[in-house]
Amino acid sequence: MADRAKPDRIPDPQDSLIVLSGCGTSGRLAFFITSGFNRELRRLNQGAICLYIIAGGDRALFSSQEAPEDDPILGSLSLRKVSEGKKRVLFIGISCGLSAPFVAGQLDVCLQHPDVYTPVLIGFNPAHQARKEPIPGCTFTFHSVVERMQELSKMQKAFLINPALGPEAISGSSRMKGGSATKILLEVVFSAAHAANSSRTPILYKYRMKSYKQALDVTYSQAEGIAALMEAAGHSLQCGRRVCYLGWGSLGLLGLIDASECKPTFGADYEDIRGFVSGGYKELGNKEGDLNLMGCEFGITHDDFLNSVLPCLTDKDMVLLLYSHSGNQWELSTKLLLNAVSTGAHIFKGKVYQNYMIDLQVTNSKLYHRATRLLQTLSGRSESQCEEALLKAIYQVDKLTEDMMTCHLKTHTDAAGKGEKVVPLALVCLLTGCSVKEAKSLLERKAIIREAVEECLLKYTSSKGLKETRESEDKKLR
Ligand code: S6P
Repeated sequence: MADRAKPDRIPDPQDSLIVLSGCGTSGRLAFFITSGFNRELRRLNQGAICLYIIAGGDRALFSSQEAPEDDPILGSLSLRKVSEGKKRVLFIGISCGLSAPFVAGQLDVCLQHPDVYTPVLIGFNPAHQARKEPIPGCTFTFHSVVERMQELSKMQKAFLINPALGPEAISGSSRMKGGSATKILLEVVFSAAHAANSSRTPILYKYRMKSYKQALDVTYSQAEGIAALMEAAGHSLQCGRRVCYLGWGSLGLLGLIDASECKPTFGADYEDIRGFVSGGYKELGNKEGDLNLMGCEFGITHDDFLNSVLPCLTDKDMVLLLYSHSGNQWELSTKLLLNAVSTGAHIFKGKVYQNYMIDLQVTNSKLYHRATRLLQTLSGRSESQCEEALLKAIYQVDKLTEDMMTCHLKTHTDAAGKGEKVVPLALVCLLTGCSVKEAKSLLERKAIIREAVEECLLKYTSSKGLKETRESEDKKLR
């Protein structure tokens, strides 16, 4: 790929800005890329021109904050705030599934002010699969924003970068393929643009892509070693112990990111897989600085590890050291390895059934609808029956009140955030017809959620089979 246009100089940070924004993992990667790029610019004595926005603010960098993803107004306000007084803003919105209302709100601002903003959208779904669900309080959907962008892209006034990657290995967990592709894509684009800017020659991407291919080959040539690590981490989690990533530099940051993804993805506790980085917040240079006062889960320095974790470690815990003597060359490899280790460990722990996350948190509208679809797939019941079961599990009741049935989806997702094992509870109720209380005690009896679900599914399918056989025999007799 080559762009034959002569590049401009990197614009003056007084007037111009590059903003990377996203929710969850996409926001964390926006931070990761921004930090790396600004570090490089500072090394070359150039002004830092890149800013990140993550839905939910800096606390979302290291903890699960899924609700702000639903808020397009929050998205647009945060973009307006950082770009105040700027004449030119290159906005790069990242939403792997082309779905986050927070990002849609920001893109809408860009489309309304084309004199200032040039919008870019990165995602990994075909444009027609962008989310069509109405966004409360808005006249646009993610899909309609994408359509407007496509129109403008014909004149190169907006850019849609959406190579299709195929489904994730664990359904819905975009941190793996989507997250890695976001990192590769942005790094290639930024470094090629930077190189072109310094040499004033056309942009060439091919060379960088080769080095990523090599990183993949080297990583997966160690499949046996990776499997051994996954198993060891799995054993730690299975016996209620923990996995810690003790890292340095950008590899340490990747450890923090990987650990923070486990809560929404697998319903994990923040203590299950936890990251620590040398130098902590000072080294990371995040916008809001030291977050330590926000609570224990924001203790991310090696000192925090020494003081609060090391004294209680046993030989059943696992501590992975993340460092490299050769700069950031090992980033992609480390990301792939950590994603594999934490995913594998949770599979061992029984948090995945087939390739579904059965204990996902239901803390935003995307996850609410995903949970309903998952219940439909596993139980074969109708959408309305599954939604009803989900609501009963969220509110821990066997009969829904009028209020519960009619209130805003946000009330449901807020309530779901306070509960535990909401989706498995709903599924057990659907499959067995038992009360929420009975489903709870059934799940408590089984330490491994997948096994509880498998047992119910087995009983359900065999009783369904028995019922169907009886019905067909009855028919024959009639
Ligand atoms: C990561 C997890 C979420 C997403 C977030 C944004 O595995 O799925 O944290 O990163 O929901 O998703 P998207 O599609 O807008 O990038």
